[in-house]
Amino acid sequence: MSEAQVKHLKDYTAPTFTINHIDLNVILDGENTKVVALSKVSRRNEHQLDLILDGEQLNLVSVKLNGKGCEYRQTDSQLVIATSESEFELEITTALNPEANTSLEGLYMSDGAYCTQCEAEGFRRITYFLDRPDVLATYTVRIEADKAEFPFLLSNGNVIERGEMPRSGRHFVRWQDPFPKPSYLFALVAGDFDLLEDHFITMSGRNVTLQVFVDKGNLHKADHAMISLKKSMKWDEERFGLEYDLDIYMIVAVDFFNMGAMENKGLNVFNTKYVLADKASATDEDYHGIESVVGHEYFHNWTGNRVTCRDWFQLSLKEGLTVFRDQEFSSDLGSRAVNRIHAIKVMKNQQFAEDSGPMSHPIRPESVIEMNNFYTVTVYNKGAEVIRMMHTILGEAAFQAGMKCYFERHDGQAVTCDDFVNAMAEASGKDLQQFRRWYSQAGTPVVIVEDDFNPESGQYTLTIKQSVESHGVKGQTLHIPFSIEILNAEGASVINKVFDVKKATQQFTFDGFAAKPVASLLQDFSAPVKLQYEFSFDQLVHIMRFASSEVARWEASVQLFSQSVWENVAQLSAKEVMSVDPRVVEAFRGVILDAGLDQALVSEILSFPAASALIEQVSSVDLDGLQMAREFVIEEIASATQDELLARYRELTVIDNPSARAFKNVALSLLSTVSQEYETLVVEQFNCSTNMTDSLAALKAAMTGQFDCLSKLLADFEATWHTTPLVMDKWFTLQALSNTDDVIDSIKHLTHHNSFSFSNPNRVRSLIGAFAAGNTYQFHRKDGSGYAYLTQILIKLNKSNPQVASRMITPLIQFAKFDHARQDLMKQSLATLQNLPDLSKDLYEKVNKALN
Ligand code: B3K
Ligand code: ZN
Repeated sequence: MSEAQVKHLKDYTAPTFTINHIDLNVILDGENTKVVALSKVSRRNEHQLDLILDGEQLNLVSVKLNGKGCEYRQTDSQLVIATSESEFELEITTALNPEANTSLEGLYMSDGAYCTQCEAEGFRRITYFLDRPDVLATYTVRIEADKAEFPFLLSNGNVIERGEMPRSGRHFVRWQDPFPKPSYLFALVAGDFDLLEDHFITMSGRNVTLQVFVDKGNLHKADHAMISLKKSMKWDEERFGLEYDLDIYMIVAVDFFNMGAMENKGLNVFNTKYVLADKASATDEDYHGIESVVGHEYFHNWTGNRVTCRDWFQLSLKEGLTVFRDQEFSSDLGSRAVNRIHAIKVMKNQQFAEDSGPMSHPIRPESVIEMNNFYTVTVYNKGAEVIRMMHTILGEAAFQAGMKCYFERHDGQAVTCDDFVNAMAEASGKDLQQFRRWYSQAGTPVVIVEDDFNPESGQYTLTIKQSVESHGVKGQTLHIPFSIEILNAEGASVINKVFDVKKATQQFTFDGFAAKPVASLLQDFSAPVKLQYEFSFDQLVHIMRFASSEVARWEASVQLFSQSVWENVAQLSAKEVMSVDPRVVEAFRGVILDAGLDQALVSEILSFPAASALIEQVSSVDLDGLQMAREFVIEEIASATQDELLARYRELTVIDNPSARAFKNVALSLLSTVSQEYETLVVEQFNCSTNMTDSLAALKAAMTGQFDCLSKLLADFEATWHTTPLVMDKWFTLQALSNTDDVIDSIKHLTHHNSFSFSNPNRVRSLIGAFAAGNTYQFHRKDGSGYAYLTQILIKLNKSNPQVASRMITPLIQFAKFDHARQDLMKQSLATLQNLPDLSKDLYEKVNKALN
């Protein structure tokens, strides 16, 4: 492995050959699987250059050019064909063993079904090809397999032929996808499933067949995915004017999957986690996740599939835009404020951490070793924030005009982020020159605000300063849409507007105040920046009571809580007693009692920031102090408001809706921190629960309160659910998050549980991923045992599934805020990985960035 493997955006060149059509014949036969690929190749560059095809881990059987043998050579990752022809047919036969493919990239097996994952560069594990997104081909695919074992043979597009080979017990299906597509959107599935079928009439009156394939016995868990799909189709027509384009749309749920889902044209492959749901086994959060991921993959049909990326550096072109679209979908269908809060949390808790760590990169990265490492919160979520800022600057009407222009210009093409911004700028007439810097600059901009009130003139002035830096390099001044609401002393909203901040320092002056007003700044997180302004308690309480934006009220509550925690951390280090300002308690009591507030919003306000979120607010952290102070502040608030919490709990417990459940369960969780006397409430909820949200909340509360009932409840839960993998994942996660000194031993023990398997990413993530990313105190144990355990697991996964390993290493490379002793231990673990003889590209890239 060496730096020679780095690919740079600046080195992009158009392909010298292209493939307009490919005909695949896939003969599925276990370890003797064969793929015959017949491609129509044309030269695009007159110079005599060899045709270089990508291919990895393939067994080449034969190559024919226009039906005859030809001259070729093979390397680890390429097949080079010497030819002077301009137009020719290439027939390549490869042999594969999907049963041995544990990386879950290319063609592999999930619970006895064949399936594929080609994005980003998995197609090259199926056949030699120009495996890059700017080569668009039409596909015909013949799939052949044993009929009894694999009754369903699926690929992209429409079925054009079916046939049987009665003597061998095999059958075949031939598919045709009329839309030219890059190879990363190819998909194939073969297996035996339960099928839920429905249809959707599009806005132009076409009848589209909708199919959801699930493992046998799970048909009753497919309805929510189907409903979500129909809602997505309708919403995209209504909000974006976009209609579906094939006669069939298929979703297949598989349990072995490296990520959430994949938008293959007409044939989405989904992680079971984002399809299967019923009240008994899925939480309200799961239901929401399914709706949002089904929407996301569906929306890709236009933003990603019809218009795709020129090269992988442009990934945010489709991902940032599609996340923005799925966020809008969820917000139009549900609570806009709560959805916005969730998006802000991802940014502040995860993206800010990535952007200040060794993997910091612009939403359009400039250099990459392993593309799969760049499906990040930066490309996706910061990418969506960049689209959202354009939406804020342009407004809905001009933004939609920009989208229309984008599709008119680029339908059927592979394009760049610049092409997208050009369409937005031209359709709206807005100058987005400076705005484009958001695509090329990494790092979270810091915005420092100072204010001044002149009682004589009644003038209130805000001074806004911005700066940005990444990997020690200062960036250029950005165009920041900065939303401000000014509340007067009585709480009335005087100004509520988005201001364009374009200079390093900018001042805004407002007239006519009798007393100093309160400014609610960066409302709704109008730009992905870190805001620095010294809010007083009174100002925060004022915003919590009077801001028009519910998101701003939530933000103020987070700030109020955080300030209280940091003050206590300081108290501890000064060896003074901890205390919570009564105004803080009263502010939260006010929230609990405010019947006018949306219950889902209240539950967000009372779900105080996790330790990992608090760490993001400071440049270095005393973890032990943080743990004590955070627990202290929560217990103080909970104990002072326990009567109100209990009253609301009782009142809400009879209401059957997600918002009421969320409020009720956060109340239960807070009560469990107060005293042992709430154990009966927890047990009662667990025993009477009719849904997974309440059962799981009771279990969590039992764990938070360290109640004696915990082991019995865990055992009861296991007895009920041991044959349902997705529910067992919740059981694993819960135990992985236990803040007890023996948690690592208990995790080790759980890896031998019948329901656990190292080859299934859902299981690994639910236990070990959850521990590393979510159990902040135990993962960062002073003795280094958390780091050592993760490292041991990563060494194992480095071989079997490098993509999953590379995702899970994140908390180990984000070490900068921790004390020297912890940093040293983390670096030692990374050095162990660095020295592995067979380190995958995936881990190599991250480990090296972290250590250099
Ligand atoms: N496009 C896929 C992600 C592919 C990840 C490849 N490692 C899912 C999505 O964003 O919709
Ligand atoms: Zn996506």
